[in-house]
Amino acid sequence: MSILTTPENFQTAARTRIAEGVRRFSLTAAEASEVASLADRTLGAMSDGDLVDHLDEVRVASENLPARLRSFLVESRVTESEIFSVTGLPIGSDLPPTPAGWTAAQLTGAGLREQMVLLLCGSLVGDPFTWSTQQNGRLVHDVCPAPDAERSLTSASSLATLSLHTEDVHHACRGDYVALLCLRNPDAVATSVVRADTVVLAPEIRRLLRERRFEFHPDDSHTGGGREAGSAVDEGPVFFGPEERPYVRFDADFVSGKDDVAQDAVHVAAKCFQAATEQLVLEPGEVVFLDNYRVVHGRGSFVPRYDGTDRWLKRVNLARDIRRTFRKLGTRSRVIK
Ligand SMILES: O=C(O)CCC(=O)C(=O)O
Ligand SMILES: [Fe+2]
Repeated sequence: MSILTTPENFQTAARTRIAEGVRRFSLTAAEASEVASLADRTLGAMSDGDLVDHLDEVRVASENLPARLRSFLVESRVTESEIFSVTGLPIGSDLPPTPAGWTAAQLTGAGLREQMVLLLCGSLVGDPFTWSTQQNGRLVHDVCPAPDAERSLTSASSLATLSLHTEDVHHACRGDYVALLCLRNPDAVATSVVRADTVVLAPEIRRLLRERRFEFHPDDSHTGGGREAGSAVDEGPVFFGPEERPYVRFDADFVSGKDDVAQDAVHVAAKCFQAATEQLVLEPGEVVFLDNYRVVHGRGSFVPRYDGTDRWLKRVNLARDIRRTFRKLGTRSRVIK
């Protein structure tokens, strides 16, 4: 992964940011083939049915990942590392062409082994879960450009920028992490990231953003873009928790202030988040974990190819403790309705 600063911040040596903000781990070739055969064994041992019904088996199997990798992931989790990445994960040489959007991916079931690699690694960081309203309730999402969504406010976009956001900002049970495994990225399209600690805000704006004066709306990946359905489902502060290393909940498109002053603060915050943007270029075989309470993310625009070689990521949401979700929603389901 390379991390570059935005042009206006270019002077602030990217190197120090890498050292502070991103924990990185590279697998050896021998470890990568151990991961590949564990993924194949785990898939082979699964009876038919939905992946979401086999997550306990996947978690148990993840104990057989290479020891160095397990230590890295567990340590990243316990230290609340904001961004951490593993490179050198196995991507099959027989990987099919990039589907033209997630609906096509769902039809072909493309990238099953890679999906299992993501779940095995992810299970050591959190409990995988999904949403009935997103990508047909599938556990692992495909992030690839779709012809009908080029300018949408969803991860299937390409020609339009995907603005900075907390994943699933509207919901109290949103993930603690979003994990993205890169299968292809031929044009080195970057994922944008902003670490909460690096956002520079005037003290009065920061104080305001800590008040419960904000509404959080479901984004278009949940509603299909229906504005009616996009009414606020939750309210609260943008910054919360410890003063040092605070938690954050923001989305430039789907957070609004409950009054004019709060709305102005949203606009100011959007600019300040933008100014603190760093770029992460994922490479094939790399998984990045973004702490969804400590980092907001997005993506710049790019020209889609639609020739089977497009950028393609697999994505999963992870909760640090899925039982909190079960308790809150009153049902023991990994598919949130
Ligand atoms: O494509 C990317 O790099 C990130 C897209 C995104 O926001 C996501 O998949 O959650
Ligand atoms: Fe996202």
